[in-house]
Amino acid sequence: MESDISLHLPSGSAAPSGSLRAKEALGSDDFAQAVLAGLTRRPRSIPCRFFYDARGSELFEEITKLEEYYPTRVETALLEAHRAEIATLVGAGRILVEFGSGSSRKTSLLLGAFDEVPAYIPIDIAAESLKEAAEWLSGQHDGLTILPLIADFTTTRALPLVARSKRRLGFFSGSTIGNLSHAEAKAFLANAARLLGAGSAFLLGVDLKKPVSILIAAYNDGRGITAAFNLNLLGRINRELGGNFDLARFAHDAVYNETHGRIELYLKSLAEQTVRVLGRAFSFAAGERIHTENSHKYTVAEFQTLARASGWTPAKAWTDPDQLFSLHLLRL
Ligand code: AVI
Repeated sequence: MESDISLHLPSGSAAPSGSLRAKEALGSDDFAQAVLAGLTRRPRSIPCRFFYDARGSELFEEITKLEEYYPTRVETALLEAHRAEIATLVGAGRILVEFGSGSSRKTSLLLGAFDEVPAYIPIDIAAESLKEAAEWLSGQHDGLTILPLIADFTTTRALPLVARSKRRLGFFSGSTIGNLSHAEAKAFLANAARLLGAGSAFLLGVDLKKPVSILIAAYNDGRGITAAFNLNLLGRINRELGGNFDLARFAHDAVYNETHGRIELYLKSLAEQTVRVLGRAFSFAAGERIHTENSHKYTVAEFQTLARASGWTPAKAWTDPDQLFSLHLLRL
């Protein structure tokens, strides 16, 4: 049987192609505003969601294969080891709703553990990666109904009508929840509870607190891929916003903030310099930094407390023997 893939937009949207163009236009405007505001404020900061242009997504893919970057490898191993138990706990006949679409291999593992999945709904703002992931998965799972939803998964209000007839399992992998502040993570979990509805389950991958040396190595790898990923943000500003950043005059910096329990990424100016973006001048002192990402780490108990505060009941958590990463099953 052919797999069924049809693209869904949130209700109220125009036809797909027109809406996509509108979204792209909106997207670059959003980027311009965030960069101008971020370079003006002190301390300077640009949201990490802007890392993922085509080059940034390629570099992130490379990061996930690095020896030092354990999250992808360990999370995949946890899914392999426990997916049968997860499927038993969750039960058959659930619609799978994935927040973000960048984890096809892990999704495929999970799908393979269930006897029957009436539909798979990946939610992502990036139409192109949504389409690629859906195509790859349809090749792996014959007959699977895939209903990609182009939307911001932190604020999505409604699922396609067809998804409302069955109970749902949410999936949010890769510890992407760690890139949100605690307040944002709580709001995301509460929104996911509303979206998935009563009787649903939610499986999340969450990076654990651990010795700082392991964390620093994961975000400052020996081959410099994470540095290139971070610096690509300046490259993107040059390409899309007429910037003239000299990437050789900025350095990648990764530090662990004990107080907030998070890795912080920065781009540090190596000299006193003035850079132009969209016709505006921004002066940097030597050593001045632009904050580009937070990646929060949680103990199992800390994450379960956050989940409870957002209306979820923790059902079970799995960790690897080295205590690097956790998988959480929540219920509503
Ligand atoms: C996507 N996210 C979970 C990654 C992380 O580990 O916070 C992004 C990343 N940044 C640098 N390396 C990986």
